[in-house]
Amino acid sequence: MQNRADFKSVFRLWPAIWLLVALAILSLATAAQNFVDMKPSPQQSEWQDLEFGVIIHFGTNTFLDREWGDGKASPQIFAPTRFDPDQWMRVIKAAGAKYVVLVAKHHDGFCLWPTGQTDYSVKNSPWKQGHGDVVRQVFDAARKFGLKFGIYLSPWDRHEPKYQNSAAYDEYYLAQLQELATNYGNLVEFWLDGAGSEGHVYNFPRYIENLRVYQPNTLVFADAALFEYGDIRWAGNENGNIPYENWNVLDRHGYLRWRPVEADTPLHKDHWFWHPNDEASLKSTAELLSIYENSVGRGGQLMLGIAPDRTGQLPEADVARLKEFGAALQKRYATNLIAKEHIRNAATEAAFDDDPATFWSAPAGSHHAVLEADFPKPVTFDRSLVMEWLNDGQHIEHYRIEAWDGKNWNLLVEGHAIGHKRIDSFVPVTALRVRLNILESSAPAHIREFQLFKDSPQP
Ligand code: FUL
Repeated sequence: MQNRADFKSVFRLWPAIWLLVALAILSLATAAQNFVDMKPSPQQSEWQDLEFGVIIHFGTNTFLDREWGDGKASPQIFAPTRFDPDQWMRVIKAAGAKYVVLVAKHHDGFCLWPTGQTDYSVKNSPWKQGHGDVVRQVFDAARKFGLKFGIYLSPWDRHEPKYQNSAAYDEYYLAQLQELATNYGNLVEFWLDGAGSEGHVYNFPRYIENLRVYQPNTLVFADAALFEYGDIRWAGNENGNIPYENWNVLDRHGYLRWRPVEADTPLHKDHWFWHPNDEASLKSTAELLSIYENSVGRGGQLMLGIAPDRTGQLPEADVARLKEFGAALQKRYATNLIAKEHIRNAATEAAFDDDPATFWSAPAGSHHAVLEADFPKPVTFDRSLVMEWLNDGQHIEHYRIEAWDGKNWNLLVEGHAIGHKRIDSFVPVTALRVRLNILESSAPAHIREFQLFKDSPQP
């Protein structure tokens, strides 16, 4: 009898059980990720504000006129005579970069710090009688000059015999990573390079889990194809051009994630390491400016490769070019004509104040909005710069920049993604009114800055 009563009460519960099942299905459906809901982590936002970094290649290749060492070079050849990372940092700052990534170990396996895992390192070089530590000195110099510091540790290793055995090599790599993550200081970025590794199986999840134990704020750079959960993605080429449109959220096998892009490109065409008599490959200032506009100006990050020579300093020609590039950048973006000339209007001031820390917001619930700047006298300009405030996600999907000619709004620029920063250039226009016409945004637009520039001085 008892059993029968239990059965009845279960029977009476069926509607409730069905309701619970339906709710569970519904909540699964609503939990599906959506591009609009994806936001950057605070570390990613901070990193995106850095905009421009450098990656430094220096090692046995520098002394052998090589790009990819075979791992057989003697550590004895690593003998810089006037090693001076302060000189690097001075130039890096003059160029306008905000962070430095050091290649601590390239594909040849030679380690620039006195690792306990192999003898193939600075320990066995004549430099400082084997008592030097390039990573330490570069870390200290970066800190001294107020630059953030990161590490590149090549997974592909052409020297280490354990590389032939995936599991043994994982232990080796993990131990080296732990040394780098614990012996220096905060790492802003960790570069995972997939080059040369085709066919090798790495335990990337373990690498990253371990790294995050010691460096929870480090952002991991990797080709999005390597694994799903990188924090920064590769642009897919090494020419410094980020394909437009550039969206920060990327879907990998149904796994949506905020994944800003970094475009790495060397200062010398195709050369990451220093080579003798290589002045011809030095990129011109005009090329560097266009690289900047095709990377930072497309909402991504620029990672410029620089290479000290055999003395351990950046060569004179590179120093001059980097300084020239920094000066040209400063000059081009020195005079924001909106900030300088516009008629003040409290409602829109936050977008026109030359201060990216403040932002204007489109009305709550809007998917279309207009942000207009008016001038008391005509202003001539040929370049616009717009920054979206991304902490709440990347919202703008279609925009136009238009100038008023007294009768009509004329189209200067039409685009889709804006993101962290969008730079557009056009033939010079003279106008009393200009507007950013946001035609579609998935949620209310937030604009940190709307700026205008003119390449040559105002008439
Ligand atoms: C590539 C490497 O193969 C190059 O040598 C260089 O280090 C560059 C930054 O990444 O994948």
